Amino acid sequence: HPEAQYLDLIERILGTGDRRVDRTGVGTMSVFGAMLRFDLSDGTIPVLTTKKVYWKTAIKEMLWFLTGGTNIRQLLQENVRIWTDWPLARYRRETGEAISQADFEARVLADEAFAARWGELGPVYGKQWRRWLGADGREHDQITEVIRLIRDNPGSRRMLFHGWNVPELPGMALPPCHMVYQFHVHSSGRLNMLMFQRSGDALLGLPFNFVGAAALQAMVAQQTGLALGEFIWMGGDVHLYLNHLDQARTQAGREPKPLPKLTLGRRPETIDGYRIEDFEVTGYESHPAIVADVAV
Ligand code: DHF
Ligand code: TMP
Repeated sequence: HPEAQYLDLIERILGTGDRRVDRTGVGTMSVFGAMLRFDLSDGTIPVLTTKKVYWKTAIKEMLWFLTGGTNIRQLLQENVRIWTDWPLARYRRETGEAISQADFEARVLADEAFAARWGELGPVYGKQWRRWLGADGREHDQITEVIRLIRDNPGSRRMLFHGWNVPELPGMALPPCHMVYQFHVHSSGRLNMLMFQRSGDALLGLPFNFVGAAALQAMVAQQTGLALGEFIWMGGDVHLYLNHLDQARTQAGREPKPLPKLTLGRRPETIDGYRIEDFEVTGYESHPAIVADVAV
């Protein structure tokens, strides 16, 4: 079962991980260097089944990256709250106000100027993917460019886009975790994609990252007229936070169920035309949700 690779990675972290202090102060068990391969050619999407994964939220996050957006207001308008913690922490730190998450989100939604001031994550994913600013002042739309390259020169070994814009890192709420996406067209006409993630929260982040990446691959394949091949995920520092170990053990003890299938209900004119309603995930059956706190 493809999900066994993920469960093996969890077991590896639990068994041989290096116990260390991390930026957040929570502490992690960590391994360095990991690879998972998911064959998407049978129409499956890697939505893990050993816990309930909110796949719509993960795809909405990917669609938000593609808009070029970097403000949590757009996410909140789609009822996505997974990025609120970071602007909220900054707001509390800089104003000293003990505002609740719900009140903060309500203000970002209601007040555009407040959102512009406090809901901004800096030049994160969307900015770099769609409007990477060159030294000459020109902006680069890496997504449009990579799609053109896949169409025009599928044998190229240079089909990739990158989020790690060194001079802009200090302005980001978090430097990109999923950093590089490289594409490859097999002679059979299948589009493969490899994603490198420098840092991965194995319990909370990774399940979302698999779904978002596979959704991106499906959109790019549709836009370039190619069938889906393999999604290859590569991780640098892959870790379990110390307050996630019990949850990880629970999940690792569960038996995976068949992966669901993804179909795109419509073929938009361009990569910018996708809406959440276009993603049909069928046959998703999972074990119950597992609740865990995110380290900020
Ligand atoms: N920091 C850390 N420490 N771990 C992360 O996974 C992480 N991910 C970020 C930003 N910073 C991060 C962006 N992605 C959740 C999932 C993905 C995500 C951020 C948060 C999360 O909390 N997931 C919960 C709740 C999902 C929901 O309520 O919709 C989960 O149970 O999956
Ligand atoms: P770091 O910048 O110190 O590595 O912290 C980022 C944390 O967020 C780390 O635990 C990895 C996690 N993360 C993911 O796993 N996936 C994501 O998509 C994002 C944004 C973060």
